[in-house]
Amino acid sequence: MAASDVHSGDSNTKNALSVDKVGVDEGPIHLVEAGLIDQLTGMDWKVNFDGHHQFEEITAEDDPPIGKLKNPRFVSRVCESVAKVVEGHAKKGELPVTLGGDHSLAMGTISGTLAAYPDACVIWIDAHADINTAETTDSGNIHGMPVSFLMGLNGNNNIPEFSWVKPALKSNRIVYIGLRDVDAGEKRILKENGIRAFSMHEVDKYGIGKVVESALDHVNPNRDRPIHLSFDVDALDPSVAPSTGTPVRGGLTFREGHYICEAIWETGCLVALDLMEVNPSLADAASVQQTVAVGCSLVRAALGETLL
Ligand code: 4U7
Ligand code: MN
Ligand code: MN
Ligand code: MN
Repeated sequence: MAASDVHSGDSNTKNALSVDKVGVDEGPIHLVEAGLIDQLTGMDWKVNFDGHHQFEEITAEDDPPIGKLKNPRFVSRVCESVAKVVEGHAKKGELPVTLGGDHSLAMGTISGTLAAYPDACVIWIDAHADINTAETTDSGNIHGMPVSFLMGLNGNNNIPEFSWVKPALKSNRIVYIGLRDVDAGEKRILKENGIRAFSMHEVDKYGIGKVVESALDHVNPNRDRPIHLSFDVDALDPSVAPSTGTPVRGGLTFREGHYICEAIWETGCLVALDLMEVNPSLADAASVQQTVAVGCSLVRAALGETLL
């Protein structure tokens, strides 16, 4: 396990979520305060915590929507800087762990991973597909769009603010698990691009063991490609992880979520991890504590914690 160091950073995209749901930027602080770093150190990781990234605030007046996109300049700049940090750590052989914050950050983390490992694949665990385009989004919330930017589905140069995002993610290098709230436009995009997704229906039908195996067979048939795991806590059932911005009932159990992390660790291919969408402002203290504890334990499972 000591072969590579873990680099852990947390990032805050304060304005990235819709204004009625601020607070997702507090999630990372809670995970760290709950002792995540000591827990990883206790598992023999050498943790290089480079702190809570603070970004210059761009006020709403200075960041009017571009088309439907909310807070586009702020989100873009945060993601661009996160991309550079992740790339730098990955190129040193460290394993970047990014705690969010909202899931728009994955535009940054995955850009960073693909810059360091061009043949990497992405396993995206979520209730949502996060693949709306600037055209299809209803909410204008960029956390519902990172995959479309990574795949170049917006003709990213058409939105100059996002032209730094390279369309480096191929449709056969991403796979989803846990989906159950996919917008009509997103369903069309998934079909048109032949993107493989295992919804909760497949989890119920085949069981999580088979689903993870099939997902890996699709993006990583020889188990030789680097894996970026992007885990949105809302993939879990709200009874397991209640403090999140867009909870959807009918989600993964505690064990199913952990099994995914354990199985990906077992491949030996994990090179980067995101744990996103813990939002302590959206629930009572007990729910926050529960969600934060689950978040920490998912990270430990993905980094090699075993049950025996
Ligand atoms: B998350 C949504 F409309 N699809 O685009 C949208 F349902 O990172 C939700 O997965 C996006 O939490 C959820 O706003 C983004 C909505
Ligand atoms: Mn998400
Ligand atoms: Mn989600
Ligand atoms: Mn969200």
